[in-house]
This record gives sequence, structure tokens and C-alpha cells, in this order.
Amino acid sequence: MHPFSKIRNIHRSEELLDIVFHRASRLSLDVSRRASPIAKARKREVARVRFISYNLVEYLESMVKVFPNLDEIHPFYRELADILVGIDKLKEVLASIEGAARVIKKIASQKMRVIKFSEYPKQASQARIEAYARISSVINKLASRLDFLIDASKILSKLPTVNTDEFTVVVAGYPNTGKSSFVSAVSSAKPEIAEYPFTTKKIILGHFSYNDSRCQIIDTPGILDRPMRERNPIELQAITAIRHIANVVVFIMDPSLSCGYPLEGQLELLSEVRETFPTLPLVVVINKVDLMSSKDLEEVKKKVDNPIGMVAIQNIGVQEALEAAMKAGKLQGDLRYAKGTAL
Ligand SMILES: Nc1nc2c(ncn2[C@@H]2O[C@H](COP(=O)(O)OP(=O)(O)O)[C@@H](O)[C@H]2O)c(=O)[nH]1
Ligand SMILES: [Mg+2]
Repeated sequence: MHPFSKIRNIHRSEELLDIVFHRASRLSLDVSRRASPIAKARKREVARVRFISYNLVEYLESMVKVFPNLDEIHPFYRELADILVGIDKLKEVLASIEGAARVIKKIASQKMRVIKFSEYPKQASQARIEAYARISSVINKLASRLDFLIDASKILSKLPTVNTDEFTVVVAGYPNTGKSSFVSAVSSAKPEIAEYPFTTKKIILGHFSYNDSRCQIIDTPGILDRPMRERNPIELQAITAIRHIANVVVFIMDPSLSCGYPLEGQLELLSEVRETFPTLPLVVVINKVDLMSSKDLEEVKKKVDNPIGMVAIQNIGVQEALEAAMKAGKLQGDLRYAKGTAL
């Protein structure tokens, strides 16, 4: 579950009007046959206006209610929502939907008064027609906002469910260096493992326990695996969002070059990731040491501080790498730790 998981199907304005007016037209009323024509008309028209306004107001209010308070959600989700749909726009749209509900209530109560005091059946039905027209126009004016909300809800409801309270390891490094192999070796996640770069495109979550605490590990294909200059503003903000949940970054390198990227580029990305998360602890892991001569490995080790050697696919050094990450992330037995933003 995440803050936007309760959002449900939203109707476009025409659909909404069709549904409600169709139901109103089939309203059955128990009006005494002996009642006078004007008494019948008043009763019938009031019931229609009440039905229409009640249902629309109910629908609009409940639509707003399923959205979380955007000022109170975790910064990770606020940041993502802001990147993906725009928080200000979303707030404006929700506020105008609430406003529309209030206007509909007002129109309905005014027109119901007119109906109750009408002297002829024609007058009553005329007031009902006016109420319908004004209420429809309020809903029609919401058209573009409802369309926005439909698009927004499709995007927001699909956000990953990240536990913002759990200790979180974020994995970075060039494509093909072994990030997914590492994540699947330490956690329950079974990410796609492929020879080709950019095969996995989503944030991939895995879970593991450490000192009896549930922890989370995040694989970030397409996000923390390329130089800064190649990233667009949206990706840069996605990185900012990740900072809100990360406790430690594991940076995976493949100096064997079997990943297809030279060591210089990987070292550059390493310093960029360090700059991007200046307050976060970071552990460097050298993967695929099975493909390297010990001489080459020694050379690489001189260029990074305290790296941990690993062969992810043989489960060599995997636990050591995780252990180092947990230590660097200062996870104590009692789980007193701080997320990146709190530092
Ligand atoms: N020889 C060797 N190959 C590895 C190792 N770790 C991963 N690989 C291979 O490298 C390729 C890329 O690994 P993957 O985990 O998908 O990298 P990612 O793109 O960073 O997620 C896959 O073919 C893996 O089987 C390792 O330690 N040694
Ligand atoms: Mg991968």
C-alpha cells in the first residue's frame, strides 16, 4: 500500500452526467394518486433535483477523499508525485472539485425551494430543468480537470510500494556491472538478469532481514547507472526522491570491462553519485573479480577507498558487501538510524 493506492476509477464529465441523469430518469416515487397535480409535481421534481445533486456531490467528495493529504505524505512520494503529475496542479484540481461540490449543493437547495413554492406543475418542472442545466454546466466546467485526474490517477496508482520506515539500501552503478545479480543474491526480489544494458526499467525492490529487522534493497535501472549529463530533469528528480528513502548506497563497479564501460566512466559516475548524495554513506563493491587478474584488481583497489571484492553470480563477497553497507548505514540492533534527508 502507498499513499495513492486507494484512488479508484474516475469518470469523465460526460460519463458522470450520463450515469447520474440516467438513474434520475428511472427514479420511482410513491406519490399518492389522490394528491393534486401540483403536489405530485413538487414531490417529483424535488426528488429528482435532490437525487442528482446528492449523487454528484457524493461522487465528487469521495473522489477527493481517496487522495492523501499532499502536505502530509512521505517526501519520497511527494517528490515522485510532483515529478510525475505536479503537486500544485493536483492540489488545484482537487480544490476545484470540492468547490464544484459546494456549488452543486447550493444550486440544488435554491432550486428545491423554488420547486416547493411553485404554483403550477410547469413552474416546478421549469425549476428542475434549470437546476439540471446549471448543475450540468458545473460538471462540464470540470471536464479538463477530471481528465487530468484520470491521467494522474493512472500514473500515481502504479507507484511502487516502498516502505518508507524500513532501512533501505540503494544500488547504483553502470549497466551490466551486476546490480540485479547482487539484489537477487541478497534479497527476495527476483529481478531480471540479462546480458544487455537497460533491460530492467522499473525500480526493483527486494527485502531481506538483518538482525531481525526487515530491510529493503532497491535496484534502480536507468536511474543511477548513467552519467549526470545524460540525465533529463525528470530522472534527476527521481534521484532526489530516492534520497528520501535511502540509508546507504552500494555502488557496484565492473572493472573487468565485461559490462562494456571503461573504468574511467565508472569512476566518474561514482563521484557523481557521491555528489548527488553527499550525506549518504556509500560502499564501493568491485564485482566480477573472477574475470580479473589479481594485478588488475590491485590497480583498481588503489583508485577507490576500501572496496569490497565480489563475484555476485557465485555468491562470493555478497554477504560481506551487504554487511559493509549495513555498517556504513549505521544500522544498530535497535534500528536507530537516520535517512539521508534527516542528516
Ligand atoms: N563473471 C561474472 N559475471 C557476472 C557477475 N555478476 C553478474 N554477472 C553477469 O553480468 C551480466 C549483467 O549482470 P546484471 O546483474 O544483470 O547487471 P545490472 O545490469 O547491473 O543489473 C549478467 O550476464 C550476469 O550474469 C560476476 O560476479 N561474475
Ligand atoms: Mg539490472
